[in-house]
Amino acid sequence: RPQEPVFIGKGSKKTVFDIPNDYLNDKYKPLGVSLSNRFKQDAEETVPVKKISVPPLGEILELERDANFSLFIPKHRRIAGRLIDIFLGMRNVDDLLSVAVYARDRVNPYLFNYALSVAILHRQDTQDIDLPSFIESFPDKYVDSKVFAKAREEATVVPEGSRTPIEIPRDYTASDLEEEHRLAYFREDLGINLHHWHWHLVYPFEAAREVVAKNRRGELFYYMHQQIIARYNFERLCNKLKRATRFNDFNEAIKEAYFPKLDSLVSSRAWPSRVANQKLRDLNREVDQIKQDVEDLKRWSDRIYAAIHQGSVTDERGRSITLTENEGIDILGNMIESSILSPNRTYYGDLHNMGHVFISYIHDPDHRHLESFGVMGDSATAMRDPIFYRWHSYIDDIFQEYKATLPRYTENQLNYPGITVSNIEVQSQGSSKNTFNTFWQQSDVDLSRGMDFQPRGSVFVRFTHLQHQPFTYKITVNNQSNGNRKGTCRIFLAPKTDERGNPWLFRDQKIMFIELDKFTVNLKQGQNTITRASSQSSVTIPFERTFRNLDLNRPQGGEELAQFNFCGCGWPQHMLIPKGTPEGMKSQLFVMISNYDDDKIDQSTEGVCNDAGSYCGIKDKLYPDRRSMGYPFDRMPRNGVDTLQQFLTPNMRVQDVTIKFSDRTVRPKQRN
Ligand code: CUO
Repeated sequence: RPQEPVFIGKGSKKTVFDIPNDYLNDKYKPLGVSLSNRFKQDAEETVPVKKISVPPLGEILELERDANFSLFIPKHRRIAGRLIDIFLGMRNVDDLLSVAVYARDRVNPYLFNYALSVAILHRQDTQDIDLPSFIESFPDKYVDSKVFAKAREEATVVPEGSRTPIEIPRDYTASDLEEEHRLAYFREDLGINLHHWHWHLVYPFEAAREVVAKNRRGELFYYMHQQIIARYNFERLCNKLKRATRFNDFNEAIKEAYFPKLDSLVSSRAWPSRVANQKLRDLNREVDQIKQDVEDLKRWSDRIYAAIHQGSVTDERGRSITLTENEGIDILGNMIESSILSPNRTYYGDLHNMGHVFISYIHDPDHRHLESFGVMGDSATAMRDPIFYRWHSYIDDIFQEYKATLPRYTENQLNYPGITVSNIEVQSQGSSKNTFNTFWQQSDVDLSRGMDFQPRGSVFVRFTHLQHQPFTYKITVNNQSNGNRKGTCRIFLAPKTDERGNPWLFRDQKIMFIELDKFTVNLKQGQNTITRASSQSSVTIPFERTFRNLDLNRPQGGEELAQFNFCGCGWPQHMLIPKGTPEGMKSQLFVMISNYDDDKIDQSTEGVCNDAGSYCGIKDKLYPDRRSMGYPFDRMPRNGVDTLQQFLTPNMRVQDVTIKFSDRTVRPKQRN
């Protein structure tokens, strides 16, 4: 949006940068002073921008301003890495601002936004900078394109203050003829897609080493995506669909189609769709510098499987690295994704990322139609497409293959002597015991920042999402040991039966468990009652944080704004509990108290953004749990354990619960 004045700040507060004339694009230079005066008239604040000698942008400018940008495309990653390095290399905030202002007018806007976000997240001197929510900057990646014409019309005709929210229908990407469409509320949920975008922003796979090499990032890549698949499969069972099938035959026709109905406001083009029964084809796209055969995926995956069964990988110099019980999964995560921490990208390739690329170019593998990539090519949109879950089921299956080679947990590694969980109760507001209640809720989002219309001001869209009644857990724990004890309370949920209604074998059910919460408990001798609210969950962030900054009338403190970039990572609270069914989905709630001595990490986690640690880690800290991620469900069970009941030690307990969905919609309070 090159002609748009640079406004920052929230709501009606208009700030304009006073740009050195040399920074203007050549075509605007003759307008110089008059142009800047025009924008300054409107502004309540002017920020002077210092002139510095800007490092050459070189290759970064090769990505057209109206092109789409994908981190999965090697060339795009490389230039993103360059730009991040330039931003990170600036000596102070004034220089960073200066180079950012200069780059903003020249660099592809998606690339610019991504690189600046990563830099702000990782620079010491920008920790208190507030960035607009990604959905505000690029609403076109999240909502039906029809909305924008309506929003413009509303903004032009109706004065701010009298505008009414534009409703996005719940069903706009397909009809009920397509059974996969039953899951659209999950795949297209704004909060889920924002979480995924933020996760990949926090854990980039290519950038300066100190940015990439976060504690256990390869393992977290495995675990966070494993949980996405478990959650998706849970939702599928709620919707009478079987679990997602792996996409493991690269020559198979993909029967799932997807028509995203998104238009890019940057390129003024529609995101490509995928019709049913397309097959992957060899890629040869000069524009992206990609030449890759489908065969390569197979070759890489064969080598990865061989490494798993051999128990070691071979690095670039031919040395063998053992996949140890503790660190093997982290190495494999980086290798399969792949990140720059992969021990050998030449040999093990770039399996997961290139899978995204092959799928996203399925409609135009040699660029003959001059088309860009589909939604699978962008972490902000990938989770909308049913194929995402089939691809990631395949990726997860490789990790599970590895996990099956690890020693099984012995009873000693699971039990906590003296500690017994004797009762579990869930209480949802206004409901009977051990029932979760779900329903539809409507919420409003302001799209005005990501659009360039006049007159400016808020324009809200109203979207419908799943929600559950807030609830509390009440857990009774007996401590019969000889003193006070400390433990970690781990709470998971899984469907009680498989898609046929048959009871699970433990080996299958273990990967269906979704994490709901994890927290430390102090246990005095004798009986203890633990109460915990659903809003405290260690996997979620509150609605206000997912859509931070959207309700412009709500006062926000500096603390809350401060760490937004990291804090935007977290499963949306409104999607904590799967949808369930009208008749009540039978599920099993699992609670375990593990021995804190084997869990604890010696660090302080005080401060902000420490509340969605399970899927996102904690900013600038170690992952807050020493156990393997997914413990105790991350390995095959010990001998003789076929069912969940047989798996239990006294410090664990299972409670049957029901998830009851009611098809009603809660509307937002009247906006005035
Ligand atoms: Cu998150 Cu495939 O890694 O999208």
